Amino acid sequence: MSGLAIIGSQWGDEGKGKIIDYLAKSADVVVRAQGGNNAGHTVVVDNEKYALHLIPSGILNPKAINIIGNGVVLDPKVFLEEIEKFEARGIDTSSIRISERTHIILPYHKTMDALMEEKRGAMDIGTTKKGIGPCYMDKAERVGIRALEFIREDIFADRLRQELEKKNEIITKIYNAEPLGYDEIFNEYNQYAKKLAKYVDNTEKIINEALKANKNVLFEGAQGSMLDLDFGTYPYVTSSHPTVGGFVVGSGVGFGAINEVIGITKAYTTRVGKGPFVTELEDATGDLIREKGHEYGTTTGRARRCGWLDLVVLKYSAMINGFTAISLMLLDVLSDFETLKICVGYEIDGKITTDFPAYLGDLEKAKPVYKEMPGFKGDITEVKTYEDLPENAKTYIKTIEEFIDVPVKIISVGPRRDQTIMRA
Ligand code: 2SA
Ligand code: MG
Repeated sequence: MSGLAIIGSQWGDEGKGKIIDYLAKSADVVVRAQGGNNAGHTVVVDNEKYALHLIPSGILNPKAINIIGNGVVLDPKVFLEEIEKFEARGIDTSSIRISERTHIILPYHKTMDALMEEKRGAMDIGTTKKGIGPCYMDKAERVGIRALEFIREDIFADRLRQELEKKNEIITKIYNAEPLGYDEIFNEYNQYAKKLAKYVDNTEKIINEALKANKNVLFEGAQGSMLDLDFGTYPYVTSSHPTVGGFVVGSGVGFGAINEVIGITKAYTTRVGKGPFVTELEDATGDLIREKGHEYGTTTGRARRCGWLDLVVLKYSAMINGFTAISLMLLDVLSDFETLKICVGYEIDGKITTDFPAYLGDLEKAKPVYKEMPGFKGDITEVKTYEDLPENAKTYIKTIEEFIDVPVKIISVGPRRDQTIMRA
């Protein structure tokens, strides 16, 4: 068995895309197992940019099978648009398989996402409004429409009618909004269903056969561990499991299928959307990190909240995921700071802890305890080995490793593939 998982250790946008693209080139199977089109990264190949939201990163590797697992929620419209873009550029998409059990995002999920956010008022979560949460709600309520039902016209027609009736009652009575029309949705989405059918398959079987044949299986994480429904900063989280367990339940493999778990970690911290963020910097230093790191969302352009690296978060993330290695991203962004701060504890009500609290109220009160260290000077973007990094950068890396007890095996010093330091 040879399974490798790539997991965001913070709040997403850690730079997973760079490592995933690199590994996808040699993978036999690439698996997405959670989230939906709330994920997104851009791949550049031969100066051509490709935006990926739902399609696994192995799509540009002609030898890879690309799995959208049962744990994903799939918007068929977005999926087919993505397919069309690839096909238009001559890229074969026949390697994609969607689990029969994957839940389908329908227009009422998107409507509900927007209405629920509006109703939350000041307590809004800052969702991506892609219908992710409401689709997972239906899954947990056991009223979702899965790929296998979606592609059977008569079943879809019935199930849509039942669900839409209930949803319209909520939309009109609770939210005082306009009901959605059955015919419009059915006619549009049934067309999508016909196009989707050829991709739908028994994906757990495909993955497990590949594992049995000792193929390389890459489990591609989206978002980050702190957005996990159970372990993240609840309720400011997404509705899926971006942690390692998400792959097991979200694709149908045993725990032994994953023998390496790489935590992708930004050398500092960012967050989009609302929720507690202990090391956030709402000052010139935060602005400088944002500018140097180009910390603006790729799809919406929203400015990301920025702050120092939080080792309380990282230690927790390493524990719940069983990270076997860390890939430290965007280290170059931290060059030329006079002083670097790294959070090594939280002070809550006068007490210092290194444990990540479960209670939001504690997190909101927590003051970061910083270890300060002198910064490293100069451009490190062309450094090729760990040994050649400035001493202060090495001290920064060692501080991380000692605190979380996981080796930093990959260090990224720029966006290009050759700007990656691999340690033995
Ligand atoms: P939702 O729409 O219900 O999932 O929103 C709930 C919260 O989750 C946050 N969220 C994200 N935060 C950062 N990055 C996200 N996606 C990355 C991207 C993908 C990645 O670059 O788009 O790094 O893999 C993402 N998706 C959801 C959202 O802001 C809400 O706070
Ligand atoms: Mg991103």
